[in-house]
Amino acid sequence: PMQNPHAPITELYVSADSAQKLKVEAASLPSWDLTPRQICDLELLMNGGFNPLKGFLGKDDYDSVVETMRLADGSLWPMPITLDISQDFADTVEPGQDIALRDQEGVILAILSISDKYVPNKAREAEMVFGADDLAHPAVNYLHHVAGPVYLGGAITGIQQPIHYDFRARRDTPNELRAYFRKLGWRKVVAFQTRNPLHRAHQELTFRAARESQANLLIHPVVGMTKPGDVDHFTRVRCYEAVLDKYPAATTTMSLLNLAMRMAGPREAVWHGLIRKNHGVTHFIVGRDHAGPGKNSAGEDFYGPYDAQDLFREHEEEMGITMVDFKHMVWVQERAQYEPMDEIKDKDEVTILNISGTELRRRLSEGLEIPEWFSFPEVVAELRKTRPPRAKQGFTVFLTGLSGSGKSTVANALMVKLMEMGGRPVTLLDGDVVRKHLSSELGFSKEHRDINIRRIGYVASEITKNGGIAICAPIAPYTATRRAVREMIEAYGAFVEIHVATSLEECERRDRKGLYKLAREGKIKEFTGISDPYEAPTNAELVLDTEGTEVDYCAQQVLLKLESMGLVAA
Ligand code: PPS
Repeated sequence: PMQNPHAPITELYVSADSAQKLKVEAASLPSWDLTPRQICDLELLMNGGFNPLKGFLGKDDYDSVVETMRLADGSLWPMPITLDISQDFADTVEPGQDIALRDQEGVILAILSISDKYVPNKAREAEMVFGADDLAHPAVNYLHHVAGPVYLGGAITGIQQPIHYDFRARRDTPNELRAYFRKLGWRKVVAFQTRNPLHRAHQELTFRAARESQANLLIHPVVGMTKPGDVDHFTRVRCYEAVLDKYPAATTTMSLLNLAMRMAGPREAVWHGLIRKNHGVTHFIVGRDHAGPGKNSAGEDFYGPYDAQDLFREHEEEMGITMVDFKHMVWVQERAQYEPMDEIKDKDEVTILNISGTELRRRLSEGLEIPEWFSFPEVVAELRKTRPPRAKQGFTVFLTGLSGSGKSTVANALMVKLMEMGGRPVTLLDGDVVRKHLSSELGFSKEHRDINIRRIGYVASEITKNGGIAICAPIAPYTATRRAVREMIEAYGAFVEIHVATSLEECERRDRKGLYKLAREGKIKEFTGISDPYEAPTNAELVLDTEGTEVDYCAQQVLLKLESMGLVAA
């Protein structure tokens, strides 16, 4: 049934007067602090972006969506929109109750009337929705490691929109977009979904899509949550604004969508289509590997390159939005223009050029040339600002090893050498220094050591983010904790793990602080190597053997490693 794309869509908000009253009443309800992803979902539930959903899925709808891509009443809906909560909170609420849903500052956004409380079969959800119960899939990882164990379902009463302070003029609800299209007389609109900066090839394909469908063009980038590791949305929106100037203003517009993507390929494409339809759009571009999550743990693609187009096509009529399939655009050097790969008849006679996302990242991180045929100078300039070459980025050197292994000595020598070179500020987070200034209340139990290392990781990640060099030198005896720190840092820059592999015998023979003697006598408990574990790294960037090697030489080896990684200029 083709609904009128210009008529307003049902929102879940109450009137402004009632909202004020409800907010006061809701203050005394049990309340749940929404996660960033839940806030994204709630916004699209309330503003009609997820129409026909009226709230978070109850058990019947959830099972039905997981198994059949449909709500229990049969309407097409491919993505489980669920409110996952902790076991502790689950123990305090029951179906029949109302709860307040708050943002991260505590502002009440909505009331949930709980109809269902259930424990999902996450392995099944992963298998059916994402195609495999494989942690290499970001949404499966989220499902198992971030999402709570219990889901609440029920209708939402919307009190207010989540607050955004950034790019407010560029955000539109479905009804705002519908009204805009109506006002401008745009009867046909083709939407382009994206989570990446736009380059010339994208511009060309969107032009073509608009021409082919004789429609106006909506650039509709996702600014909620995208794939971990993507270019941040602040940078992207500045890039989009630069590119938008190169489109005819009379036929093209841009609006930001606060969607939390799941990278679910085919199901995600159908979901994206339904969301766009709710925004008053009539045509939707689906590309090669639409919303693809990358490789699985066996190194293969999760979905076939055209699975998303196939699934969309199957449901196109029922959805009431037309698919415009993506042309893979490539640069034909001889003709100095972009052409769809599948329409080039003389492939053997011309030079076909293309720069992949991986290649683009490599060029940015090494400060190499990015040709004009590939992107716009304004876009490249923005990207260079956020992704300066590695030799100008912050990074963390993390030395791990037994007490007395020589971590601090090497760390000090390295710090001085880096300061001699200049260019970036250097901070040394030595084990003893940290225990004095950051962790003075902590002891040496596993729990306390983990807290200590995570604090070091947090400080180092902030230093790295701000373009400095952090040198850490704790024992850090646990592999899992070191990995967690690596993840924190790698969001902002390189993490260089160095195992100072001096043997226990040698450390004990040196016994520079006299601690090993005390540990042997049982006067110090839980002493690493004697009465407490040390899990040696197996994937360190560098292993240092300090026995019979001068400190100066060890520090040199680290510098050479940094140089080979491009972190210091050769
Ligand atoms: S950890 O495990 O990473 O949190 O340890 P760290 O913060 O690096 O602290 C290690 C320094 O504390 C002294 N010390 C001990 N080390 C290990 N085990 C026990 N039980 C212990 N008690 C005190 C020791 O001097 C360590 O300093 P370094 O520089 O490593 O020799």
